[in-house]
Amino acid sequence: MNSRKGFCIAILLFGVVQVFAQQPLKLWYKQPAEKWTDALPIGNGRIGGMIYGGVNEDHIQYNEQSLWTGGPRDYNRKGAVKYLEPIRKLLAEGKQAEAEAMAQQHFMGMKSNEATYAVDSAKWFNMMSSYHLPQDVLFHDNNLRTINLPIEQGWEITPGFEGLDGAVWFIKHFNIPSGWKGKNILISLGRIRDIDRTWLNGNYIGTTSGNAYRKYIIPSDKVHIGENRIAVQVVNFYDKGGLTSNAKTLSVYPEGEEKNMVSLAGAWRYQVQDDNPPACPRYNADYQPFADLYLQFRKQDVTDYKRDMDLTNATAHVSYKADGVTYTREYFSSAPDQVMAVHLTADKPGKVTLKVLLSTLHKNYITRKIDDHTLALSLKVKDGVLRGVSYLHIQAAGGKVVVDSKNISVTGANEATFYLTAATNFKNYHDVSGNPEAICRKQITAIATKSYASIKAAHIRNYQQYFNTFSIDLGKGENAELPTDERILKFSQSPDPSFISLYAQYGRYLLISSSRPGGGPANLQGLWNNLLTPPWGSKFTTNINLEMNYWPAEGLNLSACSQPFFSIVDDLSKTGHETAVEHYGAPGWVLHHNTDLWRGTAPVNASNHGIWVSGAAWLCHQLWEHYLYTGDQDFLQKRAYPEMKGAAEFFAHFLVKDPKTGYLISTPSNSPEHRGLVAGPTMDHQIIRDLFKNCMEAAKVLNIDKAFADTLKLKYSRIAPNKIGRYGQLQEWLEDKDDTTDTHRHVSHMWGVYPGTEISLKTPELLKAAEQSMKYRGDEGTGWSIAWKVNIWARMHEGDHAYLMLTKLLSPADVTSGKEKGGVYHNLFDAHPPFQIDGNFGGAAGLAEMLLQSQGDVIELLPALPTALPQGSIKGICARGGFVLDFEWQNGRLKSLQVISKLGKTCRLNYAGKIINIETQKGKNYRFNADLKQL
Ligand code: FUC
Repeated sequence: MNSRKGFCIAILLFGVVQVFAQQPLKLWYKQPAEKWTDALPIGNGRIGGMIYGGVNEDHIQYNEQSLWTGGPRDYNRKGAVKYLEPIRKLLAEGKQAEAEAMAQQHFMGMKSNEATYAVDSAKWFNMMSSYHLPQDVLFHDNNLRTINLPIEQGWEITPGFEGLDGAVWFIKHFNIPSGWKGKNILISLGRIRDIDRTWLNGNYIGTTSGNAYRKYIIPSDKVHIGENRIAVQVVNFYDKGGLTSNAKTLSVYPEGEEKNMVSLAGAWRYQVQDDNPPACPRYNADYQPFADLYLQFRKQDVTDYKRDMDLTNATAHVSYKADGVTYTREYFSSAPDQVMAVHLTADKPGKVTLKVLLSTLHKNYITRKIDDHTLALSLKVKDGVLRGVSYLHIQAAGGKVVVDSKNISVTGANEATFYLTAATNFKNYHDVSGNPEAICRKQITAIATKSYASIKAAHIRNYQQYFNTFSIDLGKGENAELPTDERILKFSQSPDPSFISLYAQYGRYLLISSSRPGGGPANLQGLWNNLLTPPWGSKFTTNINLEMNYWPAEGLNLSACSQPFFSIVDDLSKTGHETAVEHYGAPGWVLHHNTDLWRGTAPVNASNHGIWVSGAAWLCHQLWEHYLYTGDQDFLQKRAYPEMKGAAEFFAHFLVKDPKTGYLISTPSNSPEHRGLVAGPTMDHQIIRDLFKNCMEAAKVLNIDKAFADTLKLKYSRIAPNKIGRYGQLQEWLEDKDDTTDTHRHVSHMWGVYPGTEISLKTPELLKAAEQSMKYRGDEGTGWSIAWKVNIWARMHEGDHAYLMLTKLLSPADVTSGKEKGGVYHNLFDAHPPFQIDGNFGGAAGLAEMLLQSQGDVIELLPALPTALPQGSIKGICARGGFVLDFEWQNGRLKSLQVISKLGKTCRLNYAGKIINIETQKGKNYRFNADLKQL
């Protein structure tokens, strides 16, 4: 979209572009990034960069949203439906283990290349096994490279081993003391991923596969007193590879005399034998890193180093002084021009000299010269059909530019600007006929005639149409001016309210940067991923995570950023129909707990948590929410309602009568990732009721489908209700079997409190039970779990408890004892750990939930204001019904309020128990004093 058009659309979307006085909204540091989670993210919804800002070498690791492994394929298991009733029956008989076993064998979706893998891998493995050399004592290993073993996180963290699967030899010489003469020796190698074949002094001593600890006993006559040589061939099929236990487990000792162990940890020699095994069958595809841009400078001693990210205009900076020259770098990722820009200046002429290279972790890549100003990188992902192309184009003022097939060198320029594009052949989940080369060429040609100033101005204009719709000021503490990493450390020691507002605005920044109209939705890491095998595939997990990513969108005035979420729902409603048919013999559509670029909707991973049926219904909750906030009737009629109806049709068919209670229940399913496959988890029933209710209301609004709505009404009243259990808790399951000491991270049965609405102050008994459950579950958790708890406590009007959770979300993730915990990394990315972006979004939404709620029939002002935030002002927060509110509070009390009515509906306001109604007119503003008296 060109910038002018974007600007006009923004005016249509938001009524008027409001520019609020901005307080400094910066993340900043006095040093370059060391780790990826220190680096600063930029993104235009499609191209994302992580900026390290090193002095001698800058590194920008970048992503393109559509680069994933895999390809279009059928994710459904034909004939799975035959097992639905037998699984249900086993569950009804209380045979959970049998039900899970049957489901695992017959009901899970299809993995990639499941049909061919057994034969291909057996062939490949035979070839590996027949290879004889490194185990031979005559093999010369002293020229081989060395690696330190073991590597608990897997060999992938070693440079050169990223994403490596296949066969690798590890060899080590070690000494056995003379005192061990005549003794059998035990060699302990710990856990090895996935198979080892081990030799000692040229003699084969054994092989083990799977998760077992490797301990081999060697008869004394096979051991040399003095030098011995161990050779281990490790075969790894997927993900983590190598010797993955801790250093203590890698040792040798006389049998029964562990205390006399000689450590084998440390340097080993290695040789990669074959890094091309057949692709391992996978349920889902992985989001991939794209490539890396390195800027290499002459070594200099520098002072006054600073690195920052300015949220007000989505530009990052590095600056420093060296030899009397001030150097600056500016970075952004532009949506209107679809390029990432890096602009280098010096305050004296001719001082910009550097060499720039492109490289990537993908093994299969080349770089080449396109023209005198452009270098290109092309890559292909290992296990999949996608190709990527990137162009790097330079424009320099003064000096000399040389482009060869690997680098761009700039010598003695006054300034230099690099523009980077990236594209793949992905068009949509069933079409990979795109031409990335042509896309890159077109984009670079388009910017080649523009000035840096105009490209930057267009970027800022485009970004601010989203960002400037909202502002928040919570006051300032004494740490406000500190670098961000220091602020994180001090946050628990003294109040730093502007850090909370920065965090909320950062959530908005991240959403704008990773989810733009026309693009794909934010995944588990938003847009940013540097690993070939990222945690959980950096995909879309739908039993909390994808939904949480979009929690702040409506309330924090970024409704347009939900468009990519709506497009994935469009896709999933189609693929999910196939799953409904193949697995359930049902109409409509269904989504289980994960999906990816190819929009698989079948159950994945293990039957104890992968068979969870409520994904589609939860997504539909957010379609309805969009309608409630925007009143967009066209969206409701053409897009949301047909999808909501499809999801409801599925459940109208799927719900069955529980033989014990007579209620309609959801079976088989699970309470996300908690205690296995069951009949009738509470969360499902809450979500299904919500779906049915919203469908009925939508049908009424649209004046259609009366008969269908009547069917839903009937079923609605028969669904198993929320129940209070023997500890006064809200039951997580149909049976009263909650464990009060269980602190599991998922708080799924709280769905009815947030994001659902059926448990509220209007249902005091259930609310009390929910509160009891929350207390049992405790205040700890992974990043997203803590963020969810912020929202839940806010909905319960427990502002101080919600605030406590927010402070946990803002606690340091990676400074204590080297072990990461839920909190924030230096770049304020949320730590699950590891990094997962949902907590950032859930946290931002949680703050909004403390200040304004509109889920009932009234807009509540400051419903859960914590004592720690006695004063503040907020502008541009949105309420259901099409209202935008600005208000201020002081000493914990409302001070003033303005409401803008976008739809002209009746506005019902509640502040501290006082309720007023106003009939509004579309486009008009209404002002109130502290007592809700209209001014
Ligand atoms: C769900 C959670 C995990 C993690 C994963 C991506 O499965 O239970 O904690 O967030 O998604």
